[in-house]
Amino acid sequence: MTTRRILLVNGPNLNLLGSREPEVYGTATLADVERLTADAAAAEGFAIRAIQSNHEGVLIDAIHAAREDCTAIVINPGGLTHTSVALRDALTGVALPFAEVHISDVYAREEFRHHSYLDDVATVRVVGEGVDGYASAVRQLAALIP
Ligand code: CA2
Repeated sequence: MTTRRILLVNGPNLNLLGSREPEVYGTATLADVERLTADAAAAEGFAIRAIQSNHEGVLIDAIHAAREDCTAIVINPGGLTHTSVALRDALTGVALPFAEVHISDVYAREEFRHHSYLDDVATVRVVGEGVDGYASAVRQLAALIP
């Protein structure tokens, strides 16, 4: 049987998790997020490949590569959520089911965070559930994948 794999993508500045702004993003680190997502995925029978980058093109290349060997994508695009048509085009281009995750409640924050270039094309959205939202996203995606 082929391995079922989820690509976990964390966008710009999420490498700072756990070190700054704990009142907004909590105290978990990026390594914690990758571990809890891998645990949730394993419980559903999926492996994960995790990437974090501060560079839009690197994220887009990783999304393109997922076409080869991934079943779904869990992505927290960071600030690119609110700016990037190119990231949207990459996600729609590979046509894999994907979950858009935001640790904070973007709707309770500045107006510019209320708009997402992904929200109408995401398969699943999890907003404002802290880092546990990544596990929730995995479970919701897994429930949709035969
Ligand atoms: O709530 C989220 O997960 C966000 O996607 C996080 C982005 C923000 O631009 C979105 O509006 C909402 C920012 C990620 C930056 O993460 C940091 C973590 C710790 C310290 C500083 C930044």
